Amino acid sequence: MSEGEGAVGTYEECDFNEGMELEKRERRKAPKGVLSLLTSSLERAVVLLYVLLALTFVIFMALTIVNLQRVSAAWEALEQARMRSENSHTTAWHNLSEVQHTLDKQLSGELKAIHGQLLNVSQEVENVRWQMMQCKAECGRELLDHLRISEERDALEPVLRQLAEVKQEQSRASTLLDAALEEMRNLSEIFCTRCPAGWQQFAKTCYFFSTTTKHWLAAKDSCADFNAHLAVVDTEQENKFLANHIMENRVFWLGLTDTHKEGDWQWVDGRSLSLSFWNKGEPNNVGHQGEDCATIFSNGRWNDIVCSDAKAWICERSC
Ligand code: MFB
Ligand code: CA
Repeated sequence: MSEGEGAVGTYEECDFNEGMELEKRERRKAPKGVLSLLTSSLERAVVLLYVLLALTFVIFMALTIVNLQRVSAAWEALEQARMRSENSHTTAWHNLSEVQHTLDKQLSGELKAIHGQLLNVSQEVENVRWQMMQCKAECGRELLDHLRISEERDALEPVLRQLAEVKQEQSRASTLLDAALEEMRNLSEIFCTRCPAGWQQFAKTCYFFSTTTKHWLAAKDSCADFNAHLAVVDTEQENKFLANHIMENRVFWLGLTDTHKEGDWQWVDGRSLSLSFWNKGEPNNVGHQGEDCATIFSNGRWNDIVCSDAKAWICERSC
């Protein structure tokens, strides 16, 4: 229908309706191919939709299972953690109760000890109080004694002072006496007038040359009778002095022996032999008895001989 003047609206509506009708008629007249195309794409779309839905459902189920597993694992872990915490609480509670029990025991022990100490202290306080009571009587007496002593001390003061002066004098006198004794000793050593008659002096020592003979031990004892001992040679000069007082072909005992141990020569004053004047080849300890006592010749040389031989001897004592 074409558009006319006048009822424009009416004509237009008619046209539209006629268009639609025309399209419908056209469609109904459309070839079969297009329609089936539309149908199949719709079906494909529906199938796709169903497939997607199924896939979604499967994925959802898988996710749900995984989550359920995780939730159950988490639940199990939570349960274990709860068990552990319960156990630890139980253990901690047990330990706490033990600690409390121990502390109770210790505190009760300490309380008993403190109680005992308090008892001792109160006992001591009682004793001190009693002693204080006692002291009242005695202290009075002691005070009186002290008073009397101090009075006596005042009286003794001058006497004590004099005593101190006497002590000082005494110490000065003993110092002077020591010095005088030392001087006298020096002088007597120089003049040595104290050697007995028949004794020879050399330096600070007196010597006795016997005219008779004895075996070594008897000679040793004879010297002891004179508060002396068999001669001990300390220096070459002393040895020469002895030799000079020995007549030719005479032999004298010295205070030297190795009786206690062969070869270990000792002087009679206990010192070991250091300076010696043995004759050539001596000491040789010959003979079945051995030779354990020393003699000196006129030439100052020494020889070891049998101690039981009878020989002259030399005694020595300080001046
Ligand atoms: C020895 C001497 C020994 C005796 C002997 C007669 O010397 O060692 O003690 O005196 O002579 C050779
Ligand atoms: Ca000999």
